[in-house]
Amino acid sequence: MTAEEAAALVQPGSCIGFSGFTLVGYPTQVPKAIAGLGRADKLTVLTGASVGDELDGELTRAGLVAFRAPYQSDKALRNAINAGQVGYEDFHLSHLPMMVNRGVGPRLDWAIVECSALTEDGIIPTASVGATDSFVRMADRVILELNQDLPDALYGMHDIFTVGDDVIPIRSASDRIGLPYIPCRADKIAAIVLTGDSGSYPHFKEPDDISVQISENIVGFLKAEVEAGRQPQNLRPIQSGVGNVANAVLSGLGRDFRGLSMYTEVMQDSALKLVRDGVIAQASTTALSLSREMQEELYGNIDYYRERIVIRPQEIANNPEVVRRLQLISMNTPIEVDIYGNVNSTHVMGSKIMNGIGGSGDFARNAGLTIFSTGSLAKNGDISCIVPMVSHVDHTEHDVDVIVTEYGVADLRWKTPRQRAEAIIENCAHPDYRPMLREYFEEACRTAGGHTPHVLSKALSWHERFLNTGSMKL
Ligand code: 0RQ
Repeated sequence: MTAEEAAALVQPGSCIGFSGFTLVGYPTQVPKAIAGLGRADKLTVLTGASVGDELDGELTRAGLVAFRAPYQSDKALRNAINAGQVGYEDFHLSHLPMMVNRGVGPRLDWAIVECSALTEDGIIPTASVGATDSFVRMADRVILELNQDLPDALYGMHDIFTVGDDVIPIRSASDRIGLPYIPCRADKIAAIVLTGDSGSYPHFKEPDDISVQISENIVGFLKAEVEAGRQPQNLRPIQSGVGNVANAVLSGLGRDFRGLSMYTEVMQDSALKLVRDGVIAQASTTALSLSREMQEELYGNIDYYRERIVIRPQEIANNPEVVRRLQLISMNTPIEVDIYGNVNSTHVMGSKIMNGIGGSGDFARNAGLTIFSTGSLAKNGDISCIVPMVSHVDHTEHDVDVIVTEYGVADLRWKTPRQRAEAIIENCAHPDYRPMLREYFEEACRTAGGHTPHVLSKALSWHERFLNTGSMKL
């Protein structure tokens, strides 16, 4: 069918599960046609994680989205969510497919899926799986965008396993336990639209001095963990999050380590380069989120990468059972951290959503070593990323082992809240904000006391000052 004919099948009020995870593997033509027709409003839109403007932007601007989950990074959609025009629930990424599979939540009318090929067994995904397997399993009907630009040689990279009552038998990142395709009955497929459009590509900034310093601090910390016998020479498998800081952190590991493995939800450019250079020997992910240049590298040498990379459903990639068994080193980027180690990954100044928690919670709570790293400042120094109290909590102090900024490392393990505060202020905060943090902490200890001292009337005063004056500085 044409995209317009397929789009016309979608009724107002539908719940649609779209393929796609961190800007890779999402359909582009059918969503654009749904937006163009403008008829199917009040949609519930589910994806694996973030998708591009051709999907989120187009549907949002057409005013068709009523509810969105579980993760987004599109500007138009973010603004509509923060304006209260689109409802949004920020799920842990491992929870969404679990709910869909158990039938908790709305009934799925459609799965609209980009694929690289189709056989009599089922659907061969693209460079991401995300929650597509769950959407195809649970949806009444399926619309496929068959992307003819993608190589058939993607066949064999995927490992589709359905979670049931049994254990998930993964003991190392490269274990294959399922099928190389998403099973789908032919009579469920309502339309196949042929495309050759790969959608948007992520863009990564070149690592700046701050990201390079953060990366060096993490590498130094991990080398010390190896020396102390707490990590093997080639480290436990690594999970690394999205964004520019995560991209830079990973490139730094290549200088000092060999024979690494990754068990992660997203591999960005720097991770693929480490596979190319033999630093990462085996990797498991749910998406390869690559710039145009690195996508060409992947598809040009697909046989090499197929032997070393497994693409899994996010329900497996982010599954707490496997994350704990493999004792992952989890590395994610927060928006802000407080002096006791609570982490805000999602909200700016307490109220406005940025992207979402994504998989950071799946990994942070369950990993063997949980690191959050960020530059100490944001917005040209008007914001300190280390604050007295976070304005929104995604990861509690109980889930956070180590904080890293360009100034140093705060190892929070086996420390009381007061010891944590000292380590975070002295090792991680920017020198411009250290005296203010010390003053806050000393006043809290003197006046409130207790196990985790806070001056409640001042705990969020830094955020308030930023909103009133444009700077957290006094
Ligand atoms: O804003 O875009 O207006 O310039 O946040 O900041 O420094 O470019 O950092 O690209 O690494 O993203 C937390 C957003 C960091 C990301 C976040 C502003 C800053 C800038 C981006 P501008 P940078 P990154 C796996 C795990 C949550 C999900 C997660 C994220 C913008 O890493 O979404 O971890 N993480 N998932 O100016 C106000 C502060 C700020 C701030 C930074 N304290 N206050 N604004 N910014 N700190 C992946 C998945 O789950 C899919």
